[in-house]
Amino acid sequence: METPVALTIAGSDSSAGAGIQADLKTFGALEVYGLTAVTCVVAEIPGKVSRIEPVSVEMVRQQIEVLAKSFPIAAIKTGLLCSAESISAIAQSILDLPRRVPLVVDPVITATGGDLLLQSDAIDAYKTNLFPLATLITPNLDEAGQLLGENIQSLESMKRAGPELEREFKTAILLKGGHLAGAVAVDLLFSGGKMVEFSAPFVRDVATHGTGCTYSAAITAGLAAGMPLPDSIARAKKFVTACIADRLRWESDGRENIDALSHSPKNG
Ligand code: PXL
Repeated sequence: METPVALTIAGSDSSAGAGIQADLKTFGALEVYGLTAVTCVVAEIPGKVSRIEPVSVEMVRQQIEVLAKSFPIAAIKTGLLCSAESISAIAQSILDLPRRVPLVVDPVITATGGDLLLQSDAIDAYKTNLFPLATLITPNLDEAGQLLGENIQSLESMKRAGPELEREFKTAILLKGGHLAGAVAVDLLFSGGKMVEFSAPFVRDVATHGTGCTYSAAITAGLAAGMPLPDSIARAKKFVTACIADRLRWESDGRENIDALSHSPKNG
């Protein structure tokens, strides 16, 4: 079989655990060839964003355009898109592609450490322009709360919010419950009016920087290879859990220890 091709439209994370770097490593581990359209450059380490600089909208558009002319792109994911203007331009670029392919939208709003990554007027651009093109949207609880304007902090409220999100945005929703306290990390897929649960043991107090990016990239890799959505999610959940279990750590005398996900886990 030819190697499937996937495109990530996302920001660059200098510490390489999240963003396009995480996406590319994930695509590679899952035997998909990854292409990139960079939307912004973030100077950061896990837990601390120090500067975000956007790439011009014209440049983002052109990256997508040249790639689409040459490569057989089989699936696309979006990550950090930075501004309302870039979200709208990216939606237009996706509409202009020669054919429709699965689109996974990870609506990145804040970094795992809590730093705000997206300008606040960008949420409307997501709703109006990008969500209508999505095959799957993958909000965590904070993002789902911001999209719905309500607080989602329990499994019960996830089960209420999921169908609301599916109805409002008319597409499949993977609501990620990883931020809930509990022994298992539960994610719920709402698709076609049904709910499917994905669970994995919750690994406490470890590196989580980049887990969202890695998860949505792994789902996209499955879709690029032609896997059905639920199978892509099940495999992606196992992959992320293995990335966390196999995390890396650099100990340091003078500074804080630094942790990172492994993107080439032993049991991935
Ligand atoms: O994890 C969210 C995220 C996405 N994209 C980029 C990031 C981060 C988090 O820091 O830097 C580029």
